[in-house]
Amino acid sequence: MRLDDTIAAIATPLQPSGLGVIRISGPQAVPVVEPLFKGGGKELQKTETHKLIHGWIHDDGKLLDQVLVVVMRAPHSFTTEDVVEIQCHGSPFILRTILTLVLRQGARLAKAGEFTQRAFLHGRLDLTQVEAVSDLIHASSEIGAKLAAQQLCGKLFHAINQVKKQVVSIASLVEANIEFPEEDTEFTHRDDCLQRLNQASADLENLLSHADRGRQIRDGFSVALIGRPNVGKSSLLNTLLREQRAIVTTIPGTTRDSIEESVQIQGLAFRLTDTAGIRKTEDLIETEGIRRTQNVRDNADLVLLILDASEKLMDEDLSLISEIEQERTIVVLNKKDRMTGKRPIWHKEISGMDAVLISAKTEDGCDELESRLFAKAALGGLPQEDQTWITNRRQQHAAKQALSALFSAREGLIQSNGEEFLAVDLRSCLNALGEIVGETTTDDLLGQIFSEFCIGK
Ligand SMILES: Nc1nc2c(ncn2[C@@H]2O[C@H](COP(=O)(O)OP(=O)(O)OP(=O)(O)O)[C@@H](O)[C@H]2O)c(=O)[nH]1
Ligand SMILES: [Mg+2]
Repeated sequence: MRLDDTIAAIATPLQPSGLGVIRISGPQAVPVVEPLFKGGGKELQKTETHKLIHGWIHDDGKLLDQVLVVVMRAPHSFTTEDVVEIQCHGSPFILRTILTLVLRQGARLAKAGEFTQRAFLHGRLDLTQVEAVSDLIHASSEIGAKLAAQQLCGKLFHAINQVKKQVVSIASLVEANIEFPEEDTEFTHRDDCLQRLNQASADLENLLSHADRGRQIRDGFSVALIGRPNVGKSSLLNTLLREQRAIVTTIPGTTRDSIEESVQIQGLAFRLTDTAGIRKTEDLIETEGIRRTQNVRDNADLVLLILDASEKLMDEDLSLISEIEQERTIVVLNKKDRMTGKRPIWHKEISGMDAVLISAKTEDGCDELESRLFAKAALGGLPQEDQTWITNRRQQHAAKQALSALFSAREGLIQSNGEEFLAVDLRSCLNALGEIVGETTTDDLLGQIFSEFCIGK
């Protein structure tokens, strides 16, 4: 990985838009842009850092676009290198042309995530912050974005460092005892070490305790909309999305394949999946659709079981009701607008269950359904200001390894195994902790993390 050349990329989407940004980073960032830019009354080299300068980009004397340019001199930039950003009009043609001119001046096209990779390699960000940048770019809800922003501030990095300090302090006591064994054979710091080991394990367990929830909040809670044909699953999907996404007809069996769409409800992201209605059928395509429905239902965080409140229950409904897992299911009684009484006559069949009466057609009761969905998702707790959560699988895996090394060290200490064994466990714990923040992460893994970034970030 070279760090001494100058990289450039378009940092905004290639779609006609108000503004577009081209980003250049490296020792030649300013000289590369200098010949292309006229404005500000003086050379770019001589302009102040972090100040927007108005001017024009020109190509061989021909004016191309009116722009704002900012120079951010090292080390006070995202990459800690000299950075120039050109804000032009967001036309894909203009963006590509300016990038071509910049590359012609000697910059190299940046790879995916290369700006962030430079920030990491120059020590500006640790790996948890790198991953937070990616989470923020992909954040689809207020609470998910908040979790990512906390991580970008370095909260997780700080928490891991605290555990590391604790482990280092134990390791130094142990290593000292190996180098300068005490007269009597007993390891005098045993109780002290045990106490510190317990503290470090408790801190790590605390960080890990919300990992699954953190992931749900980041990626969105998966919600399966299931029911027999024609009860209004697709209509409900459209109502919750506030767009006509799925085909709705009076013909039972309209939806053949699952459709997933995301929606934000009260600050949380939900991934709603409309499914093929469950019934007995000889139709090959529908049978496959129903198999997929069952799969979606079994793997979902939450299930909306939809029943038609204006009709009698059918065998398919009863069979779905009998399979309900109450803690993750909300029963939705749809078509309230077509009902005659206050409740469906069969209401007792679902008594004691979390149920809500709605009309996907008139939207009556849909606010209440959204509140119930939010409440069910929030049941396991939401991130609080003073909490730090591990949110991704890579961090979770490494933290579990660190924890198991701590358990092994503790066991060894209790069994009075030799200090050498203890030292090995502590080193492997430190190695796993280092992996979380990117100190001991392999190049392959780093390459993989950065390759998942977008170009220009
Ligand atoms: N009156 C009334 N009709 C509704 C309501 N919700 C859905 N419908 C109607 O019920 C019919 C079936 O709706 P869909 O949303 O296609 O039902 P589905 O459960 O997706 O059906 P499949 O895809 O066949 O499994 C359509 O004619 C809808 O207009 C409602 O709240 N009130
Ligand atoms: Mg449907």
